[in-house]
Amino acid sequence: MSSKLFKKILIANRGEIAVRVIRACREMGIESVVVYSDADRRALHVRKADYAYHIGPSAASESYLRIDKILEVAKKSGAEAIHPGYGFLSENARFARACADAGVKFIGPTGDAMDAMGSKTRARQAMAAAGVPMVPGNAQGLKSAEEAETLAENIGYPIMLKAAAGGGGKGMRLVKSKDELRSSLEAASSEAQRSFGDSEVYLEKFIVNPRHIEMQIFADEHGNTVWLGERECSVQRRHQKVLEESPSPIVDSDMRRRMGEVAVRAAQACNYINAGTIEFLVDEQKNFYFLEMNTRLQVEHPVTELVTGLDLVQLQIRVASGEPLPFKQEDLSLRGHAMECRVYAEDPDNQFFPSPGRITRLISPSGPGIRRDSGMYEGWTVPLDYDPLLAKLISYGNDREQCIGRLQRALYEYFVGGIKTNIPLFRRILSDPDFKAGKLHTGFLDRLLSEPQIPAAEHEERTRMAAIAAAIFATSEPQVTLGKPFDGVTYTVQSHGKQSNGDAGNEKSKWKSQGRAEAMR
Ligand code: MV4
Repeated sequence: MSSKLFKKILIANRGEIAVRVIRACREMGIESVVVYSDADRRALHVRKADYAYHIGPSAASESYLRIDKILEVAKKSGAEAIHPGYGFLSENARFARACADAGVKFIGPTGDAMDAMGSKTRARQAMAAAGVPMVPGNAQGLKSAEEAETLAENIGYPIMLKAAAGGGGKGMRLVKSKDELRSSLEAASSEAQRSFGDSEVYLEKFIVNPRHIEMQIFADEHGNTVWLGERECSVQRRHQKVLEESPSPIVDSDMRRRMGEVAVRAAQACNYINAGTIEFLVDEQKNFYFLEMNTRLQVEHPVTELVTGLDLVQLQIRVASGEPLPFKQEDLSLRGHAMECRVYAEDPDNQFFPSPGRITRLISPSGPGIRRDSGMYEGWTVPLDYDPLLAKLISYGNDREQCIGRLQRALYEYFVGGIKTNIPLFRRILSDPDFKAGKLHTGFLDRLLSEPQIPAAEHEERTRMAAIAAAIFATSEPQVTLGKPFDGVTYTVQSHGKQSNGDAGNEKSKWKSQGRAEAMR
Protein backbone atom coordinates (compact mmCIF):
# COMPACT_ATOMS: atom_id res chain seq x y z
CA MET A 1 0.00 0.00 0.00
CA SER A 2 2.71 2.48 0.96
CA SER A 3 4.79 2.00 -2.16
CA LYS A 4 2.98 4.80 -3.99
CA LEU A 5 3.16 7.24 -1.08
CA PHE A 6 5.07 10.49 -1.51
CA LYS A 7 8.67 10.57 -0.28
CA LYS A 8 8.75 14.30 0.42
CA ILE A 9 5.97 16.80 1.16
CA LEU A 10 6.11 20.60 1.24
CA ILE A 11 3.99 22.27 3.93
CA ALA A 12 2.84 25.72 2.81
CA ASN A 13 1.88 26.96 6.26
CA ARG A 14 3.19 27.83 9.73
CA GLY A 15 2.33 27.46 13.43
CA GLU A 16 0.58 24.52 15.02
CA ILE A 17 -0.89 23.17 11.77
CA ALA A 18 2.53 23.00 10.09
CA VAL A 19 3.78 21.04 13.12
CA ARG A 20 0.70 18.79 12.92
CA VAL A 21 1.45 17.93 9.28
CA ILE A 22 5.18 17.38 10.01
CA ARG A 23 4.15 14.82 12.65
CA ALA A 24 1.93 12.96 10.19
CA CYS A 25 4.74 12.91 7.63
CA ARG A 26 7.28 11.60 10.15
CA GLU A 27 4.95 8.81 11.27
CA MET A 28 4.54 7.79 7.63
CA GLY A 29 8.26 7.92 6.82
CA ILE A 30 7.80 10.93 4.54
CA GLU A 31 10.30 13.81 4.61
CA SER A 32 8.89 17.25 5.39
CA VAL A 33 9.85 20.57 3.84
CA VAL A 34 8.61 23.86 5.26
CA VAL A 35 8.79 27.47 4.18
CA TYR A 36 9.16 30.45 6.51
CA SER A 37 9.18 34.22 6.59
CA ASP A 38 11.48 36.69 8.36
CA ALA A 39 9.22 36.72 11.44
CA ASP A 40 9.30 32.91 11.61
CA ARG A 41 13.07 32.28 11.57
CA ARG A 42 12.81 30.80 15.04
CA ALA A 43 9.34 29.30 14.65
CA LEU A 44 8.64 25.77 15.88
CA HIS A 45 7.73 24.41 12.43
CA VAL A 46 11.16 25.45 11.14
CA ARG A 47 12.86 23.58 13.99
CA LYS A 48 10.81 20.43 13.59
CA ALA A 49 10.83 19.98 9.81
CA ASP A 50 13.45 17.98 7.92
CA TYR A 51 14.12 20.94 5.57
CA ALA A 52 13.25 24.64 5.83
CA TYR A 53 13.40 27.33 3.13
CA HIS A 54 13.19 31.07 3.73
CA ILE A 55 10.72 32.65 1.31
CA GLY A 56 10.55 36.33 2.19
CA PRO A 57 9.47 39.16 4.48
CA SER A 58 7.06 38.79 7.41
CA ALA A 59 3.97 40.07 5.58
CA ALA A 60 1.98 37.02 4.45
CA SER A 61 1.44 38.66 1.06
CA GLU A 62 5.23 38.53 0.57
CA SER A 63 5.73 35.00 1.89
CA TYR A 64 3.02 32.45 2.79
CA LEU A 65 0.69 33.77 0.08
CA ARG A 66 3.30 33.81 -2.71
CA ILE A 67 2.36 30.97 -5.08
CA ASP A 68 5.49 31.52 -7.20
CA LYS A 69 7.91 31.30 -4.28
CA ILE A 70 6.25 28.23 -2.80
CA LEU A 71 6.27 26.36 -6.11
CA GLU A 72 9.92 27.33 -6.58
CA VAL A 73 10.74 25.70 -3.21
CA ALA A 74 8.73 22.61 -4.23
CA LYS A 75 10.85 22.30 -7.35
CA LYS A 76 14.16 23.04 -5.60
CA SER A 77 13.50 20.62 -2.73
CA GLY A 78 12.07 17.83 -4.85
CA ALA A 79 8.76 17.74 -2.92
CA GLU A 80 6.12 15.74 -4.80
CA ALA A 81 3.11 17.15 -2.96
CA ILE A 82 2.01 20.27 -1.07
CA HIS A 83 -0.09 20.34 2.08
CA PRO A 84 -1.66 23.82 2.41
CA GLY A 85 -2.90 23.52 6.03
CA TYR A 86 -5.76 25.96 6.72
CA GLY A 87 -5.93 29.69 5.93
CA PHE A 88 -3.30 31.20 3.59
CA LEU A 89 -3.53 29.41 0.19
CA SER A 90 -5.60 26.43 1.38
CA GLU A 91 -8.80 27.47 -0.42
CA ASN A 92 -7.21 29.27 -3.33
CA ALA A 93 -8.35 27.64 -6.59
CA ARG A 94 -5.55 29.34 -8.55
CA PHE A 95 -2.98 27.77 -6.22
CA ALA A 96 -4.53 24.30 -6.54
CA ARG A 97 -4.39 24.65 -10.34
CA ALA A 98 -0.85 26.07 -10.31
CA CYS A 99 0.28 23.02 -8.32
CA ALA A 100 -1.36 20.68 -10.83
CA ASP A 101 0.27 22.59 -13.72
CA ALA A 102 3.67 22.33 -12.02
CA GLY A 103 3.28 18.57 -11.55
CA VAL A 104 3.06 18.84 -7.76
CA LYS A 105 0.11 17.11 -6.07
CA PHE A 106 -2.09 19.51 -4.10
CA ILE A 107 -3.26 17.68 -0.96
CA GLY A 108 -6.89 18.76 -1.10
CA PRO A 109 -9.75 19.20 -3.57
CA THR A 110 -9.50 20.45 -7.16
CA GLY A 111 -9.63 24.13 -8.04
CA ASP A 112 -13.00 23.47 -9.72
CA ALA A 113 -14.50 22.10 -6.48
CA MET A 114 -13.20 25.17 -4.62
CA ASP A 115 -14.76 27.47 -7.20
CA ALA A 116 -18.09 25.63 -7.07
CA MET A 117 -18.29 26.26 -3.30
CA GLY A 118 -16.51 29.64 -3.27
CA SER A 119 -19.53 31.69 -4.32
CA LYS A 120 -22.48 31.25 -1.97
CA THR A 121 -25.08 31.86 -4.65
CA ARG A 122 -23.42 29.31 -6.94
CA ALA A 123 -23.16 26.85 -4.05
CA ARG A 124 -26.86 27.37 -3.24
CA GLN A 125 -27.78 26.62 -6.85
CA ALA A 126 -25.72 23.41 -6.86
CA MET A 127 -27.05 22.35 -3.44
CA ALA A 128 -30.66 23.00 -4.46
CA ALA A 129 -30.14 20.78 -7.51
CA ALA A 130 -28.70 18.05 -5.25
CA GLY A 131 -31.69 18.21 -2.89
CA VAL A 132 -29.69 19.56 0.07
CA PRO A 133 -31.90 21.44 2.59
CA MET A 134 -31.22 25.18 2.70
CA VAL A 135 -32.50 28.20 4.56
CA PRO A 136 -35.42 29.61 2.52
CA GLY A 137 -34.16 32.40 0.29
CA ASN A 138 -32.93 33.02 -3.23
CA ALA A 139 -29.90 31.69 -5.06
CA GLN A 140 -29.29 34.57 -7.46
CA GLY A 141 -27.78 37.95 -6.76
CA LEU A 142 -30.43 40.61 -6.05
CA LYS A 143 -30.89 42.89 -9.05
CA SER A 144 -32.94 45.67 -7.48
CA ALA A 145 -34.48 46.87 -4.24
CA GLU A 146 -37.93 46.09 -5.71
CA GLU A 147 -36.91 42.47 -6.32
CA ALA A 148 -35.55 42.26 -2.77
CA GLU A 149 -38.83 43.67 -1.35
CA THR A 150 -40.95 41.14 -3.20
CA LEU A 151 -38.76 38.19 -2.16
CA ALA A 152 -38.60 39.37 1.46
CA GLU A 153 -42.38 39.77 1.56
CA ASN A 154 -42.80 36.15 0.39
CA ILE A 155 -40.28 34.74 2.86
CA GLY A 156 -41.40 36.94 5.75
CA TYR A 157 -39.32 39.22 7.99
CA PRO A 158 -36.83 39.15 9.62
CA ILE A 159 -34.52 38.32 6.73
CA MET A 160 -30.78 38.35 6.27
CA LEU A 161 -28.79 39.88 3.42
CA LYS A 162 -25.54 38.09 2.65
CA ALA A 163 -22.65 38.73 0.29
CA ALA A 164 -22.28 35.98 -2.34
CA ALA A 165 -18.50 36.16 -1.97
CA GLY A 166 -18.80 36.53 1.80
CA GLY A 167 -17.56 34.72 4.83
CA GLY A 168 -16.92 35.58 8.43
CA GLY A 169 -20.00 37.76 8.68
CA LYS A 170 -18.74 40.47 6.27
CA GLY A 171 -21.38 42.00 4.05
CA MET A 172 -24.13 40.49 6.21
CA ARG A 173 -27.17 42.50 7.40
CA LEU A 174 -30.17 41.57 9.52
CA VAL A 175 -33.32 43.25 8.19
CA LYS A 176 -36.31 43.33 10.53
CA SER A 177 -38.83 45.12 8.37
CA LYS A 178 -39.50 46.56 4.92
CA ASP A 179 -38.48 50.13 5.80
CA GLU A 180 -34.92 48.96 6.64
CA LEU A 181 -34.49 46.93 3.47
CA ARG A 182 -33.31 49.56 0.98
CA SER A 183 -30.60 51.09 3.15
CA SER A 184 -29.42 47.67 4.38
CA LEU A 185 -29.19 46.41 0.81
CA GLU A 186 -27.01 49.37 -0.14
CA ALA A 187 -24.83 48.95 2.94
CA ALA A 188 -24.38 45.18 2.48
CA SER A 189 -23.64 45.55 -1.20
CA SER A 190 -21.02 48.30 -0.78
CA GLU A 191 -19.38 46.42 2.12
CA ALA A 192 -19.24 43.33 -0.12
CA GLN A 193 -17.66 45.39 -2.89
CA ARG A 194 -15.09 46.85 -0.51
CA SER A 195 -14.26 43.52 1.19
CA PHE A 196 -14.40 41.07 -1.72
CA GLY A 197 -14.41 43.18 -4.88
CA ASP A 198 -17.84 41.70 -5.63
CA SER A 199 -21.06 43.51 -4.71
CA GLU A 200 -23.41 40.52 -5.27
CA VAL A 201 -25.84 40.11 -2.37
CA TYR A 202 -28.65 37.59 -1.84
CA LEU A 203 -31.33 37.05 0.78
CA GLU A 204 -32.26 34.39 3.35
CA LYS A 205 -34.83 33.95 6.08
CA PHE A 206 -33.28 34.86 9.44
CA ILE A 207 -32.88 31.89 11.80
CA VAL A 208 -33.25 32.93 15.45
CA ASN A 209 -30.59 31.66 17.88
CA PRO A 210 -29.11 29.09 15.51
CA ARG A 211 -26.44 26.59 16.32
CA HIS A 212 -23.44 26.18 14.05
CA ILE A 213 -22.92 22.45 13.54
CA GLU A 214 -20.68 21.08 10.82
CA MET A 215 -20.19 17.63 9.32
CA GLN A 216 -16.76 16.27 8.40
CA ILE A 217 -16.65 14.40 5.09
CA PHE A 218 -13.88 12.58 3.27
CA ALA A 219 -13.73 11.48 -0.38
CA ASP A 220 -11.17 9.50 -2.35
CA GLU A 221 -10.40 9.49 -6.08
CA HIS A 222 -12.31 6.23 -6.62
CA GLY A 223 -15.84 7.48 -5.98
CA ASN A 224 -16.03 6.75 -2.25
CA THR A 225 -17.36 9.49 0.04
CA VAL A 226 -18.00 9.06 3.77
CA TRP A 227 -19.17 11.27 6.67
CA LEU A 228 -17.19 11.27 9.92
CA GLY A 229 -19.54 12.85 12.43
CA GLU A 230 -20.36 16.41 13.42
CA ARG A 231 -18.68 19.17 15.39
CA GLU A 232 -20.61 21.63 17.53
CA CYS A 233 -19.03 25.04 16.86
CA SER A 234 -21.58 27.42 18.36
CA VAL A 235 -19.11 28.92 20.86
CA GLN A 236 -17.84 31.80 18.74
CA ARG A 237 -16.87 35.44 19.09
CA ARG A 238 -17.08 37.76 16.10
CA HIS A 239 -17.36 34.78 13.76
CA GLN A 240 -14.16 33.36 15.23
CA LYS A 241 -14.57 29.88 16.72
CA VAL A 242 -13.33 29.60 20.29
CA LEU A 243 -14.29 26.09 21.41
CA GLU A 244 -15.52 23.06 19.47
CA GLU A 245 -16.73 19.62 20.46
CA SER A 246 -17.83 16.32 19.00
CA PRO A 247 -20.47 14.98 19.24
CA SER A 248 -22.87 17.94 19.48
CA PRO A 249 -24.96 17.77 22.67
CA ILE A 250 -28.17 17.98 20.59
CA VAL A 251 -27.45 15.59 17.74
CA ASP A 252 -28.80 12.05 18.16
CA SER A 253 -27.81 9.11 15.97
CA ASP A 254 -30.76 9.54 13.61
CA MET A 255 -30.11 13.26 13.07
CA ARG A 256 -26.39 12.50 12.66
CA ARG A 257 -27.04 9.95 9.94
CA ARG A 258 -29.40 12.33 8.11
CA MET A 259 -26.88 15.20 8.33
CA GLY A 260 -24.10 12.87 7.25
CA GLU A 261 -26.00 11.65 4.21
CA VAL A 262 -26.87 15.21 3.18
CA ALA A 263 -23.20 16.22 3.59
CA VAL A 264 -22.06 13.32 1.40
CA ARG A 265 -24.59 14.34 -1.25
CA ALA A 266 -23.37 17.95 -1.09
CA ALA A 267 -19.76 16.82 -1.56
CA GLN A 268 -20.59 14.49 -4.43
CA ALA A 269 -22.53 17.27 -6.17
CA CYS A 270 -19.24 19.14 -6.73
CA ASN A 271 -17.06 16.04 -7.36
CA TYR A 272 -15.30 16.70 -4.09
CA ILE A 273 -12.07 14.89 -3.18
CA ASN A 274 -10.12 14.77 0.12
CA ALA A 275 -11.17 16.27 3.49
CA GLY A 276 -14.05 18.74 3.54
CA THR A 277 -16.64 20.18 5.88
CA ILE A 278 -20.29 21.02 5.34
CA GLU A 279 -21.47 23.75 7.70
CA PHE A 280 -25.07 23.76 8.85
CA LEU A 281 -27.24 26.23 10.69
CA VAL A 282 -29.53 24.34 13.08
CA ASP A 283 -32.69 26.04 14.32
CA GLU A 284 -34.40 25.62 17.70
CA GLN A 285 -36.56 22.78 16.29
CA LYS A 286 -33.38 20.97 15.21
CA ASN A 287 -34.00 21.54 11.49
CA PHE A 288 -30.65 21.78 9.74
CA TYR A 289 -29.81 23.91 6.72
CA PHE A 290 -26.76 23.99 4.46
CA LEU A 291 -24.69 27.13 5.15
CA GLU A 292 -21.42 26.71 3.27
CA MET A 293 -18.67 24.23 2.53
CA ASN A 294 -15.09 24.55 3.76
CA THR A 295 -12.80 23.00 1.19
CA ARG A 296 -9.86 22.35 3.51
CA LEU A 297 -8.73 20.55 6.66
CA GLN A 298 -10.06 22.62 9.55
CA VAL A 299 -8.53 23.94 12.75
CA GLU A 300 -10.91 21.79 14.79
CA HIS A 301 -10.17 18.48 13.00
CA PRO A 302 -8.65 16.90 16.19
CA VAL A 303 -12.03 16.48 17.90
CA THR A 304 -13.15 14.35 14.96
CA GLU A 305 -9.87 12.42 15.09
CA LEU A 306 -10.45 11.57 18.75
CA VAL A 307 -14.03 10.31 18.37
CA THR A 308 -13.37 8.39 15.13
CA GLY A 309 -9.89 7.08 15.97
CA LEU A 310 -8.68 8.25 12.55
CA ASP A 311 -5.64 10.36 11.66
CA LEU A 312 -7.18 12.80 9.19
CA VAL A 313 -3.87 14.27 8.02
CA GLN A 314 -2.45 10.84 7.21
CA LEU A 315 -5.72 10.03 5.47
CA GLN A 316 -5.40 13.22 3.40
CA ILE A 317 -1.91 12.21 2.31
CA ARG A 318 -2.98 8.65 1.42
CA VAL A 319 -6.00 9.83 -0.56
CA ALA A 320 -3.90 12.46 -2.40
CA SER A 321 -1.42 9.75 -3.38
CA GLY A 322 -4.26 7.85 -5.03
CA GLU A 323 -5.09 5.27 -2.39
CA PRO A 324 -8.75 4.40 -1.81
CA LEU A 325 -10.28 5.12 1.61
CA PRO A 326 -9.28 2.10 3.76
CA PHE A 327 -12.81 1.72 5.23
CA LYS A 328 -16.48 1.94 4.30
CA GLN A 329 -19.16 4.04 6.03
CA GLU A 330 -20.48 0.98 7.89
CA ASP A 331 -17.00 0.21 9.30
CA LEU A 332 -16.91 3.51 11.17
CA SER A 333 -18.08 4.02 14.71
CA LEU A 334 -17.94 7.09 16.93
CA ARG A 335 -16.85 6.72 20.54
CA GLY A 336 -16.57 9.07 23.51
CA HIS A 337 -16.51 12.85 23.58
CA ALA A 338 -13.85 15.38 22.53
CA MET A 339 -13.54 19.12 23.05
CA GLU A 340 -11.01 21.70 21.83
CA CYS A 341 -9.96 25.08 23.22
CA ARG A 342 -8.28 27.48 20.82
CA VAL A 343 -5.54 29.16 22.82
CA TYR A 344 -4.95 32.65 21.41
CA ALA A 345 -2.35 35.26 22.29
CA GLU A 346 -4.98 37.83 23.20
CA ASP A 347 -6.17 39.54 26.36
CA PRO A 348 -9.72 38.64 27.38
CA ASP A 349 -9.62 41.40 30.02
CA ASN A 350 -8.77 44.04 27.42
CA GLN A 351 -11.20 43.59 24.52
CA PHE A 352 -9.26 40.59 23.23
CA PHE A 353 -6.44 42.77 21.93
CA PRO A 354 -3.56 40.76 20.49
CA SER A 355 -0.81 40.12 23.02
CA PRO A 356 2.41 39.37 21.17
CA GLY A 357 5.73 39.09 22.96
CA ARG A 358 8.20 36.64 24.43
CA ILE A 359 6.98 33.51 26.21
CA THR A 360 9.13 33.64 29.33
CA ARG A 361 7.69 30.55 31.01
CA LEU A 362 5.62 27.67 29.66
CA ILE A 363 4.11 24.91 31.76
CA SER A 364 1.98 22.62 29.62
CA PRO A 365 -0.72 20.22 30.74
CA SER A 366 -0.73 16.54 29.91
CA GLY A 367 -2.14 13.43 31.58
CA PRO A 368 -5.21 11.29 30.86
CA GLY A 369 -7.26 12.31 27.84
CA ILE A 370 -5.24 15.42 26.98
CA ARG A 371 -3.78 16.31 23.59
CA ARG A 372 -1.98 19.53 22.68
CA ASP A 373 -1.33 20.73 19.14
CA SER A 374 0.96 23.68 19.70
CA GLY A 375 3.19 26.02 17.73
CA MET A 376 4.82 27.72 20.74
CA TYR A 377 7.75 27.00 23.04
CA GLU A 378 9.36 28.65 26.05
CA GLY A 379 11.62 31.50 24.95
CA TRP A 380 9.85 32.00 21.60
CA THR A 381 8.51 35.42 20.67
CA VAL A 382 4.95 35.48 19.33
CA PRO A 383 4.94 37.64 16.17
CA LEU A 384 2.23 40.23 15.48
CA ASP A 385 2.10 39.42 11.79
CA TYR A 386 -0.26 36.44 11.75
CA ASP A 387 -3.36 34.88 13.30
CA PRO A 388 -2.75 34.76 17.08
CA LEU A 389 -3.62 31.03 17.49
CA LEU A 390 -0.84 29.61 19.68
CA ALA A 391 -2.05 26.14 20.43
CA LYS A 392 -5.07 23.90 20.72
CA LEU A 393 -5.83 22.10 23.95
CA ILE A 394 -7.98 19.07 23.24
CA SER A 395 -9.52 16.67 25.72
CA TYR A 396 -11.15 13.28 25.32
CA GLY A 397 -13.40 11.39 27.71
CA ASN A 398 -15.85 8.50 27.69
CA ASP A 399 -18.66 11.04 27.93
CA ARG A 400 -19.11 14.83 27.88
CA GLU A 401 -18.84 15.18 31.64
CA GLN A 402 -15.50 13.37 31.85
CA CYS A 403 -14.26 15.31 28.84
CA ILE A 404 -15.13 18.66 30.48
CA GLY A 405 -13.59 17.57 33.80
CA ARG A 406 -10.31 16.66 32.13
CA LEU A 407 -10.26 19.91 30.17
CA GLN A 408 -10.90 21.98 33.31
CA ARG A 409 -8.11 20.15 35.08
CA ALA A 410 -5.73 20.67 32.15
CA LEU A 411 -6.59 24.39 31.96
CA TYR A 412 -5.58 24.75 35.62
CA GLU A 413 -2.26 23.09 34.81
CA TYR A 414 -1.60 25.41 31.84
CA PHE A 415 0.70 28.37 32.51
CA VAL A 416 1.91 30.71 29.77
CA GLY A 417 4.14 33.50 31.14
CA GLY A 418 5.18 36.75 29.46
CA ILE A 419 2.10 37.24 27.30
CA LYS A 420 -1.65 37.30 27.84
CA THR A 421 -3.74 34.38 26.59
CA ASN A 422 -7.44 33.55 26.59
CA ILE A 423 -6.92 30.51 28.88
CA PRO A 424 -8.88 32.14 31.76
CA LEU A 425 -11.87 32.55 29.42
CA PHE A 426 -12.11 28.78 28.96
CA ARG A 427 -12.29 28.25 32.72
CA ARG A 428 -15.33 30.54 32.69
CA ILE A 429 -16.95 28.86 29.69
CA LEU A 430 -16.54 25.34 31.07
CA SER A 431 -18.08 26.24 34.44
CA ASP A 432 -21.10 28.02 32.92
CA PRO A 433 -24.38 26.21 33.75
CA ASP A 434 -25.78 26.57 30.21
CA PHE A 435 -22.54 25.27 28.72
CA LYS A 436 -22.49 22.33 31.11
CA ALA A 437 -26.09 21.55 30.14
CA GLY A 438 -25.16 21.72 26.43
CA LYS A 439 -27.54 24.69 25.91
CA LEU A 440 -25.62 26.45 23.16
CA HIS A 441 -26.31 28.79 20.28
CA THR A 442 -24.24 31.29 18.34
CA GLY A 443 -25.05 34.03 20.88
CA PHE A 444 -23.80 32.00 23.88
CA LEU A 445 -20.37 33.59 24.22
CA ASP A 446 -21.63 37.17 23.75
CA ARG A 447 -24.09 36.54 26.57
CA LEU A 448 -21.35 35.13 28.83
CA LEU A 449 -19.00 38.04 28.08
CA SER A 450 -21.71 40.62 28.78
CA GLU A 451 -22.13 39.34 32.34
CA PRO A 452 -20.00 40.59 35.22
CA GLN A 453 -17.30 38.16 36.25
CA ILE A 454 -15.54 37.49 39.51
CA PRO A 455 -12.88 40.23 39.62
CA ALA A 456 -9.39 38.92 38.97
CA ALA A 457 -8.14 40.33 42.29
CA GLU A 458 -10.78 38.42 44.23
CA HIS A 459 -9.98 35.27 42.30
CA GLU A 460 -6.29 35.62 43.09
CA GLU A 461 -6.98 36.34 46.74
CA ARG A 462 -9.12 33.21 47.05
CA THR A 463 -6.51 31.11 45.31
CA ARG A 464 -3.75 32.53 47.51
CA MET A 465 -5.75 31.89 50.70
CA ALA A 466 -6.43 28.34 49.58
CA ALA A 467 -2.76 27.77 48.92
CA ILE A 468 -1.70 29.15 52.31
CA ALA A 469 -4.37 27.13 54.11
CA ALA A 470 -3.29 24.03 52.20
CA ALA A 471 0.32 24.54 53.24
CA ILE A 472 -0.64 24.89 56.91
CA PHE A 473 -3.05 21.98 56.99
CA ALA A 474 -0.67 19.78 55.09
CA THR A 475 1.51 19.42 58.19
CA SER A 476 -1.31 18.23 60.45
CA GLU A 477 -4.13 16.49 58.59
CA PRO A 478 -3.84 13.34 56.48
CA GLN A 479 -5.98 14.93 53.75
CA VAL A 480 -7.65 18.32 53.63
CA THR A 481 -10.31 19.46 51.21
CA LEU A 482 -10.78 23.19 51.13
CA GLY A 483 -14.26 23.49 49.72
CA LYS A 484 -14.70 25.29 46.45
CA PRO A 485 -12.65 28.47 46.34
CA PHE A 486 -13.34 29.22 42.68
CA ASP A 487 -15.18 27.87 39.70
CA GLY A 488 -16.04 24.64 41.39
CA VAL A 489 -12.45 23.54 41.61
CA THR A 490 -11.54 21.73 44.79
CA TYR A 491 -8.11 22.33 46.22
CA THR A 492 -6.94 19.12 47.80
CA VAL A 493 -3.72 18.50 49.58
CA GLN A 494 -2.26 15.10 50.17
CA SER A 495 -0.24 15.00 53.36
CA HIS A 496 2.35 12.38 54.18
CA GLY A 497 2.50 10.88 57.68
CA LYS A 498 6.19 11.61 58.19
CA GLN A 499 5.72 15.35 57.80
CA SER A 500 2.97 15.71 60.35
CA ASN A 501 5.10 14.83 63.38
CA GLY A 502 5.63 18.43 64.38
CA ASP A 503 9.00 18.82 62.66
CA ALA A 504 8.24 22.35 61.49
CA GLY A 505 11.90 23.39 61.48
CA ASN A 506 12.92 20.72 59.02
CA GLU A 507 14.11 22.53 55.87
CA LYS A 508 13.07 19.75 53.56
CA SER A 509 9.48 19.50 54.79
CA LYS A 510 9.17 23.30 54.72
CA TRP A 511 10.25 23.28 51.09
CA LYS A 512 7.79 20.54 50.33
CA SER A 513 4.86 22.51 51.79
CA GLN A 514 5.85 25.58 49.82
CA GLY A 515 6.09 23.48 46.72
CA ARG A 516 2.59 22.23 47.25
CA ALA A 517 1.30 25.71 47.98
CA GLU A 518 2.87 26.88 44.72
CA ALA A 519 1.27 24.01 42.85
CA MET A 520 -2.14 25.15 44.08
CA ARG A 521 -2.01 28.36 42.08
C1 MV4 B 1 -27.30 33.25 9.41
C2 MV4 B 1 -27.80 33.46 10.71
C3 MV4 B 1 -29.15 33.44 10.89
N1 MV4 B 1 -29.97 33.23 9.83
N2 MV4 B 1 -28.16 33.05 8.40
C4 MV4 B 1 -22.74 34.25 10.29
C5 MV4 B 1 -21.51 33.92 9.50
C6 MV4 B 1 -21.99 33.31 8.26
N3 MV4 B 1 -21.12 32.26 7.85
C7 MV4 B 1 -23.37 32.84 8.55
N4 MV4 B 1 -23.81 33.52 9.72
C8 MV4 B 1 -25.10 33.48 10.12
N5 MV4 B 1 -26.00 33.25 9.14
C9 MV4 B 1 -29.45 33.06 8.61
N6 MV4 B 1 -30.28 32.86 7.58
C10 MV4 B 1 -26.87 33.66 11.74
C11 MV4 B 1 -25.52 33.68 11.44
C12 MV4 B 1 -24.61 33.88 12.54
C13 MV4 B 1 -23.68 32.89 12.91
C14 MV4 B 1 -23.57 31.69 12.22
C15 MV4 B 1 -22.65 30.75 12.57
C16 MV4 B 1 -21.82 30.98 13.65
C17 MV4 B 1 -21.89 32.15 14.35
C18 MV4 B 1 -22.82 33.13 13.99
C19 MV4 B 1 -22.89 34.31 14.71
C20 MV4 B 1 -23.81 35.27 14.35
C21 MV4 B 1 -24.65 35.05 13.25
